[in-house]
Amino acid sequence: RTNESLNLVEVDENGVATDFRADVLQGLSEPQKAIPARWFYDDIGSELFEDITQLPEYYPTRAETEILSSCGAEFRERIGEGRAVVEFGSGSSVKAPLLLDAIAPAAYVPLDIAGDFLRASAEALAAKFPTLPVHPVEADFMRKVELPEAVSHLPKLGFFPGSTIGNMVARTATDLLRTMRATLGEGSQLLIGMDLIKDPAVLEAAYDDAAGVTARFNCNLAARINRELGGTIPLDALRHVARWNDDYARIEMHLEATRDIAFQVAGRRFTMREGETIHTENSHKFSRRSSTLLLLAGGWTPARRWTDAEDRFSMILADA
Ligand code: AVI
Repeated sequence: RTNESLNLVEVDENGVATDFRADVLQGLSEPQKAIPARWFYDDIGSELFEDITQLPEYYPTRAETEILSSCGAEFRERIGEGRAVVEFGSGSSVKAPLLLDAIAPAAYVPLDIAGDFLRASAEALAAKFPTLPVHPVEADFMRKVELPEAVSHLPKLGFFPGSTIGNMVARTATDLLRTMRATLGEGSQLLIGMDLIKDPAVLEAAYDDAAGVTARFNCNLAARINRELGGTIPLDALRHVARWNDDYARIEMHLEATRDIAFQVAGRRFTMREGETIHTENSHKFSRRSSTLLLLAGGWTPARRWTDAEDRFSMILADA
């Protein structure tokens, strides 16, 4: 899946996303070089991410699926009847069927920025649930979204699985939670996946797997810069680093220069000293308290939480 649809992202005369160029040029000019993680997801990056979710070390997808498959009866009990489920960043809607099976909602509204992909997966889902009204909406969920008229009278359940919230710094995460509340309205509920703090060795392995898939995912960002922005980054001089930052309770991914290098991107020259890094991703992990605090700051009151049998991952139900 692509997280950035060229339908919504501004492109220049060469079809290059101008946001991508601006983010890369600015990010490479900072003292700590950094590029927003959303640029990982071109076609190659999206496929590599799918591969990551299957890795033995990458537990979040399996742990969350376990919760969704085993807690259906409790979801039904806790989630008000007759709601419209609004999924933020639905992608291929792989987890939604588990929730839809459990709570039999009145409608399903998948929101995603990648329009073609969204419509294809909405069709597949409608075929699987023939009596469920499905109303796909092509939109950037970081902004308030006008939901279809057909669901305006229904109470809403926001669904935001995957711990994607963990890829945002606190300020962005809080803004998003508030925006979701504005999109969903009074009386809504939110079911959100949040990954838990655990042994740093387990976390670092999940983001630096033995087969090197996450390394390829990270390095693809530099390759993408070379492909799309006329970059000359020597890819053999960058190595994947995933490290636990205990102060911020997050896994950070970086691309580290293994020697002094100089390169060009979009006609501008950059240098990196040996050991210098480009910070490419944060993946925040939560405790019970920190997840509560973040949700409260975002305007949501946690009502119930579920974890997998090994306490690796949580799903939290919160009230607006
Ligand atoms: C999409 N997101 C929740 C993933 C994560 O775990 O932070 C992205 C990822 N990066 C490396 N592996 C997976």
